[in-house]
Amino acid sequence: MSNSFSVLVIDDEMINLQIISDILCDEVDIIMAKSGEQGVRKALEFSPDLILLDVIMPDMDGFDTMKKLSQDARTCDIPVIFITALNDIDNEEKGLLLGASDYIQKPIHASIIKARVALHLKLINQHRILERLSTIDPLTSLANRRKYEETIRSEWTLMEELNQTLSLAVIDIDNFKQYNDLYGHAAGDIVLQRVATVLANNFIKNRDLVARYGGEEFVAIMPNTLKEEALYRINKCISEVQDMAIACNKKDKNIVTISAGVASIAPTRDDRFEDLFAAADKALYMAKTSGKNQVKC
Ligand code: GH3
Ligand code: MG
Ligand code: MG
Ligand code: MG
Repeated sequence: MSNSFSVLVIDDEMINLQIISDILCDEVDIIMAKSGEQGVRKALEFSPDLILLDVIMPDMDGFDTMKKLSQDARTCDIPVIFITALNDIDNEEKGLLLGASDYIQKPIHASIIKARVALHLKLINQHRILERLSTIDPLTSLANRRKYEETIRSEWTLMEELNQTLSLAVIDIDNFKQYNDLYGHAAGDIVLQRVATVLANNFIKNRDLVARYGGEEFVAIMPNTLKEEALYRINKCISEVQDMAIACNKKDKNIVTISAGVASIAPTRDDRFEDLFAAADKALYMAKTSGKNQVKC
């Protein structure tokens, strides 16, 4: 596979699959499925960017396939275009009301398929750019606070369902005002980027999320992680930042360090995720008042 977009084509007739594939294969990677059931399976397996869906098929028709795709969180956001021989208004309306992005009538015209698919891929691309802009911190390339808020909510719900422990760390650069005052804001920005890299490299386990919460403060969400493991990982970050030995004060030979607070919980219906953050923040305060360059829980 080599193109930047993949399109899943679902049609019970091999000839249609072949024609559509021939039309689009220069622009996108094609995945083919010859029934609704197979289409749903391949949508889950390959997470295509777009689905072209026939309506008239034996067993599960295109409308039922669309319903199946909409019901699964893993496939519900994939745009679907119907390509069908059903050319009456009622069915077109039905398809669009089911959430399809477009409805193209057969017989297949290569130029129309090409143009419509190109339009939808352009929209998908724009959507992704907006998504990135709204969730990524431009200085550090970490997730931003908005993404953190979104993720803590979804992980909280999931951890409650799975009865697993969620650990949260709040991390803050020590004496950073002093660093900025001494070396300037631009140099401070580079320190923020270097600390962010250390954090990004240490929170890569399955659904971990590390975000810049604001200023020189970061948060790490660690789903399905016990407190001991969270502390181990944060201590590793603290050591790695210390090992970079970024001079912070020429006279005293001080270096840049970080402090952190960790809190963990297996959430139940009576708990609130805001309290988990408050507990981690309180632990951070303890780390600061106990001499910094350490983690408390
Ligand atoms: P503490 O050890 O208690 O955390 O002290 P501190 O000096 O790190 O904390 P304080 O809250 O007094 O100062 C935080 C500093 O972080 C002040 C601000 O100039 C700096 N800062 C916040 N955001 C940025 C940024 O985006 N770039 C740079 N260079 N500095 C920033
Ligand atoms: Mg058919
Ligand atoms: Mg600080
Ligand atoms: Mg701070």
